[in-house]
Amino acid sequence: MIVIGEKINGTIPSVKKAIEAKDGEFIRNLAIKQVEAGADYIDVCASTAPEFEVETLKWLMDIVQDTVDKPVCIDSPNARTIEAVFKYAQKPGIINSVSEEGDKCEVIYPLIQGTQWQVIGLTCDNNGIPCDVKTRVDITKILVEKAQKYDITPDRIHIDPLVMALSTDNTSLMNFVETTRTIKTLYPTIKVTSGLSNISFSMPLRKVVNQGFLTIAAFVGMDSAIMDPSNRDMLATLLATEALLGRDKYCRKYSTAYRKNKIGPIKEE
Ligand code: THG
Repeated sequence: MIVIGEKINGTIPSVKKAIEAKDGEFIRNLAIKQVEAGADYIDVCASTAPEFEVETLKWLMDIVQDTVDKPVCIDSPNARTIEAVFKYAQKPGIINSVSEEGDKCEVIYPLIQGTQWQVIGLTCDNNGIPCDVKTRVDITKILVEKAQKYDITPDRIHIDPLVMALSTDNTSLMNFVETTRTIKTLYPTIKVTSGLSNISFSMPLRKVVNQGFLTIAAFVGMDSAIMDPSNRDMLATLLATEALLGRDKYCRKYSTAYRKNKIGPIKEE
């Protein structure tokens, strides 16, 4: 599983406070903790008022890039914000995200043409998030076909089927499963991604539901997850799932994580 660490996000109250206080040390620690736990990319999302978004994202990107070696995943609902901060990235990472809303593809795709950058494509359009599999697949096809015009191949695209809350739509997970299988049949090299927490919205014991989702999503071929690898329970579920799926020879990664005190009950030094 490709792990996109989600903790540097201005929607989290402690991060919002750190952004307002310009507390670089707090952000630096989040970057280090996530990379130590196995993050492959560090998502950076400012979530400030639009007039400060570019400045804040640049600040976050600079801190992450000065602290860890992993590339950033630039997270903004505004394609023009992404366009403005793109030049501050020190190595190719992931753009989060394009969709069929407005002219997002037309702004983002030229930026990453001829580069190693990857992009997350959300399956939504000007009508919002579809409830059915077919519209999600149709939007995926448009995102892929538009990308082709800029020589962006499917292996550089992570499709995010935008899972709904299970509490309002009990077919949410099964829709995700069917969407994933269908688009992987159409485009064998495409990647599928998801945040793990939307599914459990308004349910008690959300983490239990999120962990179950991670396991099933991994089983059906999800390639990347936007998650908190420094959460011991979530990391334990991820590593146990990878071992169960035969992707961890002799369960070495799982055992090492336990031995290094990254999962399971905390062992005092
Ligand atoms: N898809 C894509 N991008 C996304 C999302 C997605 N970006 C934003 C979001 N969803 C993923 N990021 C977060 C970040 C923080 C939390 C949830 C999703 C969050 N954090 C709490 C905290 O850290 O305090 C609680 C964490 C916890 O319960 O462990 O809720 O879906 N493409």
